[in-house]
Amino acid sequence: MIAKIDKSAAGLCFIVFFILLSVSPVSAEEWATDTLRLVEVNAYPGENFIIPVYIANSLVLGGYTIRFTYDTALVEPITIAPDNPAMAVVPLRGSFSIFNFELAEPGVIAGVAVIFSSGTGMEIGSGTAVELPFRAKSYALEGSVSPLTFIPHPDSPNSSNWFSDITGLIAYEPTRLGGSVWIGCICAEMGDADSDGGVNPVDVVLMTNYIYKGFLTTPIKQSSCPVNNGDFNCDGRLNPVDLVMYVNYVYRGDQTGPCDPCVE
Ligand SMILES: [Ca+2]
Ligand SMILES: [Ca+2]
Repeated sequence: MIAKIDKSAAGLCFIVFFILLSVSPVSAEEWATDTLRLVEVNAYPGENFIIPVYIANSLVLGGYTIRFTYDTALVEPITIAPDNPAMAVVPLRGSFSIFNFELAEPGVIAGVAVIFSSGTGMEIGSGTAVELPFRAKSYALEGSVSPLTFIPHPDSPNSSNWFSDITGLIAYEPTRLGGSVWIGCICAEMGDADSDGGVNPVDVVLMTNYIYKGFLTTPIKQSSCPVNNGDFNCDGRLNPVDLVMYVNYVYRGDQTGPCDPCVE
């Protein structure tokens, strides 16, 4: 029964929001600073993880819709209960009358946030709008990647992945950037702090500046890897210990080499 109520509510949301979005579309160029973004995340087989949805908005939003795909062979959303497809999520940004994310069909997540009589919408700004709970399938092969791709609704392309302002009269298309889920531990060569494909004096300089001056280029941290590229000993910290190991490795022929972050 609960599932039916949720489904009908979601259907109503979709219809209402479609009407709102049909009123006055604005070109994407005009609102180029507005962004809807999924990110790269890393999860081990069988692990629960979060897919954050990031929104940057230049108007106070009265609503938005989201629709994206994932690889069903690799990951799956975690539901409240087997008979309820709605996902247990709350808005991290904004206050809405209706806020619903659900498994629209296998491999497709659909979300809608709308204000009617209650809710104040989403203030101008940027940050994570919602976090979606997922699980990496236990048999997913390490090294595989599930793309996270925004897609239009098949019946109404302008009703998915759109924003509307607080009046509902202005609807516009944000810049959309997809993401991916990396299964397992996937790291570039450790010590390659600038991720250019080699460990050399440039990395030593970058690390020296970062550790002792603090405000220069930050060593690369790949989302598919549990530690920073520059964390030479994989202890989770970037500090002078790493720098000593760098110098010994690059200049003094110490063949101990960097750690393997994928070995626990
Ligand atoms: Ca390098
Ligand atoms: Ca370290």
